[in-house]
Amino acid sequence: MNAAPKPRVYSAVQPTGNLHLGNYLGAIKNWVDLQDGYDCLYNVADLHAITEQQDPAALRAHTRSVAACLLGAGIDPERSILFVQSHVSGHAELAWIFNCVARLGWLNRMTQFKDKAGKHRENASAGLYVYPNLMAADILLYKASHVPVGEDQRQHLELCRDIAQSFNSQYGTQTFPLVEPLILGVAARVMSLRDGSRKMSKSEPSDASRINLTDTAEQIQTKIRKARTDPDPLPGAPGGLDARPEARNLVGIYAALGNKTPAAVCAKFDGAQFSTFKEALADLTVAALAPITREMDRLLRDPGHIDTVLAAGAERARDLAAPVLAEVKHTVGFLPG
Ligand code: AQP
Repeated sequence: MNAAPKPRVYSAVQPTGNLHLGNYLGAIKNWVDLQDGYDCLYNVADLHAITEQQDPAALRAHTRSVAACLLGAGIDPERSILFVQSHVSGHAELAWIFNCVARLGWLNRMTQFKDKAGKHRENASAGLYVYPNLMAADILLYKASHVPVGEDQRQHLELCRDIAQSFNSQYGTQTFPLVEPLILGVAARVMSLRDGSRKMSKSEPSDASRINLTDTAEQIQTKIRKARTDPDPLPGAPGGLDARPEARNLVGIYAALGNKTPAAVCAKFDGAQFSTFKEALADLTVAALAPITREMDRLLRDPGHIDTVLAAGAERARDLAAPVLAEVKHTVGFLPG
């Protein structure tokens, strides 16, 4: 008897810089675990990256290094499909169709566009504005049923559901599933080491604000030692972290890396000074990231191998995408090519 097909997961990371601890704890660590129960597609989202200007040489280098990082963290290219977004033209084709389904009013509500475009809205690329339509196309091109997203991507996933529903009802079909979010892990959102109200981010100018997965043990120790905190000792329970965003962030990182709850971390360090806690946190971080960094360095010494893995992943992705794209094109009334 054939086993039931596993639910399909899709997720992506942009090659806009070096991956950091937020990407790891908020996304990649979970992606590795999901490989056991799901049929997974993971993508280096270079089409998304160019919604903001990228240096071409840096984009190429980051695309390979993000792929190496995913492999180093434990994405298994045999079990999962790992590929580069621009290698599968169906993403851009379906995104165009969705540009014609999504309503301006829906896009106008997207807070990430407002955050990223800031005061220079008139100068933002049209690509940045329709970014959520491309994200919907990424997911629905494979009829994925689940998307592991950080809290910050929840609104885009809602839009994906709106697009799927609108397409289905406009054409009277059941072409697309309604995608469910998978929000996993205790540190769903890792904040900047310099400002507990901002998320840790690749594009934040201060390198001290984040721990890159390429950082050495010494760099990690220095960044954690210098991380902003407050003068009070650690509380015995997470309630004592209220209104202490930087302290809460560090406890959350320790909890996520150590597979503990914040309550267990507070109980362990009850009354400790931050100097003691930061030392323990730095040791834990170095121990967790060193194997990934080592493997990533090894892989990057052979870029040809990375390219071969990505080419094989793209071929498998194209095979899955082709019938969905053909079905969509037929549904909207395009002649077969
Ligand atoms: N600080 C974070 N905490 C938890 N999860 C995070 N993610 C990103 N930052 C954090 C999650 O990582 C996945 C891939 O993110 P992305 O690279 O596609 O885009 P992003 O969210 O825009 O990440 P950055 O680092 O902030 O990049 P830039 O600076 O280029 O915008 C996503 O699942 C995301 O939620």
